[in-house]
Amino acid sequence: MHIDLINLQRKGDERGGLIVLENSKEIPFEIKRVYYIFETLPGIRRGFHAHINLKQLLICVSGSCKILLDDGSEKRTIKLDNNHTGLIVHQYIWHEMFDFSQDCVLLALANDFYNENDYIRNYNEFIKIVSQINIL
Ligand code: T46
Repeated sequence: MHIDLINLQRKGDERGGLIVLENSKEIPFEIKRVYYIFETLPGIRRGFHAHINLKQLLICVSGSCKILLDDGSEKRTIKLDNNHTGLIVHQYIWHEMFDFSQDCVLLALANDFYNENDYIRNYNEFIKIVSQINIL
């Protein structure tokens, strides 16, 4: 599985850090929605779904967490532990987020509005769908 990591350029100076995220420049898609996940309790695992159309960029702007990516045939775990690396989560990738540090703030930039119908939340259904896609 190809892992799409984006190295974001730090534009800060002696006063401190600054990182810019612009539509279709640093981010390879149009941003329609931004949300962030924070104060996740110890031992909690979130996600457990894949998206049908949604593409997202995840950046750990504070602290660290791990992301499990699963394309139905391979699983990879990526640790996000800095504010200048973005991980693209493509469509039809099952993902789970875990090992959140207490100070973790996980920022998500998404190419569409929230739509519960875009979620595949059942793992068996996910496997069925991706194996059908791979056959076609
Ligand atoms: C994803 C991972 C990385 C909304 O009402 N609007 C929103 O834009 C979002 C993202 C969530 N919600 C509601 C739906 C649930 O009632 O907030 C609640 C928590 O969402 P969820 O259980 O889906 O959260 P995670 O952390 O499991 O997943 C989230 C995103 O939903 C998902 O798209 O890829 O983060």
